[in-house]
Amino acid sequence: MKAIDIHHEKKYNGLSSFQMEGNAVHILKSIGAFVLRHIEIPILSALLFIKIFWFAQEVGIHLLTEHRLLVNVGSVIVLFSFGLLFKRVNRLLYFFFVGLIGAFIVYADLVYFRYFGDLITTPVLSHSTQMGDISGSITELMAWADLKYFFDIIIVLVVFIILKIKKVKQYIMWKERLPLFVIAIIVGSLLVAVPIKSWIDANGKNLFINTWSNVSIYNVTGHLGFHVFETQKYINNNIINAPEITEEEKVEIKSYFEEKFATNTSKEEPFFGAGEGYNVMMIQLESFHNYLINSSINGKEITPHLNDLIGESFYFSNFYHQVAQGRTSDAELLTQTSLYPLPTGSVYVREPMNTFDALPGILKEKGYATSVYHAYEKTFWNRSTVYPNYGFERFVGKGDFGDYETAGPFKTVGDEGVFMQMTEENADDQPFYAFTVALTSHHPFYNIPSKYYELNTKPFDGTTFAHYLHATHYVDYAIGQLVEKMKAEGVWENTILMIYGDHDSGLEFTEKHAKALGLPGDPISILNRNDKVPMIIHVPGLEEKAKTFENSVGLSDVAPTLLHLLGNDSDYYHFGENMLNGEDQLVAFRYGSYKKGDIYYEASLDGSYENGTCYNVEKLEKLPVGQCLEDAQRTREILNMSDKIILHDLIAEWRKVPKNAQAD
Ligand code: GP9
Ligand code: MN
Repeated sequence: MKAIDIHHEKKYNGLSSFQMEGNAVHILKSIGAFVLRHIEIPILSALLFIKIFWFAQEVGIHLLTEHRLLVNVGSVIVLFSFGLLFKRVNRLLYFFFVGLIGAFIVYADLVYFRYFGDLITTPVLSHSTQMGDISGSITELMAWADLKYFFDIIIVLVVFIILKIKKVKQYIMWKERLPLFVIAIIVGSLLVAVPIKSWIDANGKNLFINTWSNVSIYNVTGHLGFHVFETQKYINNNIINAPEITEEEKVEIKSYFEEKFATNTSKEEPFFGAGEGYNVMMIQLESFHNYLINSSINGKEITPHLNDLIGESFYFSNFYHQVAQGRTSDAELLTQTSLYPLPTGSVYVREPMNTFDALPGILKEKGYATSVYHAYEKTFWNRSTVYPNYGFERFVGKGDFGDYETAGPFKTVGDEGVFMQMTEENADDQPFYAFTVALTSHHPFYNIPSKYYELNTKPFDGTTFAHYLHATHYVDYAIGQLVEKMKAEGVWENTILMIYGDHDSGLEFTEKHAKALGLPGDPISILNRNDKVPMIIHVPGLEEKAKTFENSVGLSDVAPTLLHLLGNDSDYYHFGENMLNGEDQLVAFRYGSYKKGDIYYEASLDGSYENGTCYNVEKLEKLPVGQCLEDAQRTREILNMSDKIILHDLIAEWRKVPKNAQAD
């Protein structure tokens, strides 16, 4: 080869072809040596990515979409690029720790997902031994095959030890490492940042401020990004901006409850123990306004079955929702724990592992089988974590339902199917407490099978309001079916049935809408009506005593009322009151507004009491704001106490639940 080349020597830029070939070989060799010097970086990064992929595959998340692929690859590159700041052998140690942490995160998520169907988060980890049933069965959730998640890390450690023992010293000049690091970090960061930025441009930042589901965040940020996001949020909320509380404040809040317990007259009030020993079915209807009840459109009742039920039940015509940003989850919190939602975010996401005096836990202790039904993703609003902590033994969610008709915007089993399955399953397990978070009448109120479109919705045809009427009319039909099913299953005679709405629909309701439904259309009535949801309690045997209660009450009063009916005589850290005593309660709304009797106080956006507006909603007049100030202040005090209880997990302290100890 060499000899031939000498004879046919040509000159290019002063270099002979022989010299050029020599250079090419040299360059190739250098590239080869360069690649070898850094070979563990692509290999180990790829292995971490593969683990992320395995996780997604097992839990049923499609990882190979453009967005998810880019952010996950990008974050792995960023993580490993820091290794380039270390010299040859020591960086293996960095990769060992990074690989270990990465594998641990992915594997902890996997084990947690196998049980709870969700990603693990810092609040959950910080209560690691308080995960209810999982701690007993954690080994059952692990398999020998899972060792594949740690295989490479062990090899890295072994290689590192060998190199150290052999005292192999192989330096890579910083001139080589630094540019490589800069390139890797820029490429990795762009792969993460660009897709996230374009997602935010299209969808807004609300998901990150008011997080409603861990998996939704994961889908946008990638696996490692999710943990970075949620850890920094946790540190920010709980360490950097940690809420403060003094011992005096704790004593003050505790004495509020001690006085409440001491002056509790529930036992002497009507219907105490009227439902003792009965099963309980509690149905939370989605976006269900009270204005639908007993209203007609073009001569046809919107909720004929609920109206019939009211004829033999207790019905509360001044019952208000009190939810904030946590929407459905706030409604659940209010009714299950009788605490108020936080001003931002959802308690379900922010403090899912707190100790609560929650209805399912209380009833479980009294021997009830406890279950909850919701036909959507179990992870939504962090329910799969919160429900076991509340004391629900069974969570029937999306994927757990039989072959029932699909209805509603989530394209999942309609309320009718949910009610059927819940009644059938619970009839075999009495006494039971079964809670349903119904879903079909959720915004934008689509996908109701056309056979249920029975109303003439003129002049609103085609509008979202018309869809809302059809959807709620379907839900009413489903309630009719539920009552029939309860009778058929033999539980109608021994089950308390509570039905209420979780919050408003978010739809505009003007004079035009009011007129069409035969309701007063003045601004004060409309304002007062917007936060009203229905509340119906059917107690077997009390049909003759059916009554419409007009006292002002709200979601926070649900648990105390149910416990009153069941003849409970224990004290719980609940803010609400028994609604059946007929007294007007101070219904506190999250942002400082309140309702009490005929008075409705609308807090001002600037937070000053004086700038709020005081109304008498019966007389349809504005009152001097001074008449509302005392209760406005009381409202703030109550909300502040509730916030402190939640943010400092005070019930755990009062109930002496050891930190990091088994909840049940
Ligand atoms: C989904 C559902 C959402 O699980 O609860 O309801 P929302 O909070 O949007 O009213
Ligand atoms: Mn809702």
